Amino acid sequence: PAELTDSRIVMKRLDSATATSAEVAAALQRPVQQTSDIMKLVQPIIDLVKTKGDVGILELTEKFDHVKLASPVLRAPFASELMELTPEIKSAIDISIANVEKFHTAQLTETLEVETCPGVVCSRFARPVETVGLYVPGGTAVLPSTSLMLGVPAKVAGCKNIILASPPRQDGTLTPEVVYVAHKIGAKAILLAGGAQAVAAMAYGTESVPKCDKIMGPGNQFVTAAKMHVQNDTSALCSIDMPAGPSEVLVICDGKADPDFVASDLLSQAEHGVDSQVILLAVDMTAEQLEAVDEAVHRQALVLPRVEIVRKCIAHSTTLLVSSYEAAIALSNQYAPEHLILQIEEAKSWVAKVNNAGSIFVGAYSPESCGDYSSGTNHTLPTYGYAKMYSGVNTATFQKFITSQDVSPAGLKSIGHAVMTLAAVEGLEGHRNAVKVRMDKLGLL
Ligand code: HSO
Ligand code: ZN
Repeated sequence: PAELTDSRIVMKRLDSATATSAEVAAALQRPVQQTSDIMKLVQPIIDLVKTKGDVGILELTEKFDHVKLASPVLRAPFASELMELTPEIKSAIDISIANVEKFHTAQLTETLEVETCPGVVCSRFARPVETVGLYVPGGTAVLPSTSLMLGVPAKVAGCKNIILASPPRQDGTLTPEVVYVAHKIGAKAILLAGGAQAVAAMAYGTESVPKCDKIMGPGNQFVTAAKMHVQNDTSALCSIDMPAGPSEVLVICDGKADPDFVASDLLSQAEHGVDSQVILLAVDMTAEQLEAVDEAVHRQALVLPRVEIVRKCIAHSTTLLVSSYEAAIALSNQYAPEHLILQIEEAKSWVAKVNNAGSIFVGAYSPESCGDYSSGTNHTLPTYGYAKMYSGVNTATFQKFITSQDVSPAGLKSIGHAVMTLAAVEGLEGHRNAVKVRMDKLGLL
């Protein structure tokens, strides 16, 4: 029937064998982010928080979140009535925290010590970033899972002060799941604010918000713009995890994949937001097999509560037919997806060929949802092609590495001449002298 066809929730389809390279490129193109316009809106917000501190945050929370708070901060220990949960939800959070903790603890590294030449010992060791600000978005879906994906590695790394920020609900409270996670990770305080004002408060500090050394976490364009701003402001002396854009998935499937599984992965991404990017690379699939995926997408989408978001997202998403696994992986590496799902035969054997991706989901039984919540990997991942040069959040995100060297007289004998020669090449006589005086006294000259 016509009505059904009109309202069909279906991805665009493109055959790489017949499409022009410009058409393929357009299908893989992410929407342009208008950062300068957003920056104009964000600057006065940052300025207000800088000049008015807590009062400024409260004003902005009233304006944007429509709630009048007495204080912008909840301090630990958090009241138990703020984190009342059903046993089922509590245990789901506990399982997820345990797995994320296990995987991120395994990422802790031993001190590295290398004797580069006789008497010259170089080492490298990790130290936690002392005060970290973790942004947990509110918005169309509240994501308590983000609080644990940021909080657990911060705890594992040994950060001394963990501050969580999240916009309050209309009644001034936070979802109890976020408070429970804050409690479990040992957060010192929760900032009840969102948007650029939360980022500014953590970057510069206020009467009640400690100034943070690093701010992590996803957010909307305002949050991202504010993070970019404070990272570039030397007076803030604050770094960030990575640039953020809309969430995305690239699924590679073949004719053997279960259409229901493929569709479910596309839709779980599509429901995140209308700007989500969803791409399916179909390897050597027949028209019937492609139709089966389209049918499953439509059928499953219709029963999702967020169907209207899904509909808009799927409308700008593409299925691209490719002729080989090699071609699919090459396109995926070029796109550098935040999430890469491999629903292909011998999926595991293709992982070695993946160069650019935030996180990979291998085989039919590894939906992205597992990594979003409970498997142990982190779900804060590089989007917008930044997987080409950024890693997702991991334990090292909350650490910095210090190097050290211990040079003995024998060591000075090993490298002293080289140092003096290079110092002379650079015309830095003081540098040369720092070695010369020592070698002189050691009788090495
Ligand atoms: N897929 C999102 C994370 C998330 N999903 C949170 C559900 N809740 C970005 O990786
Ligand atoms: Zn998700």
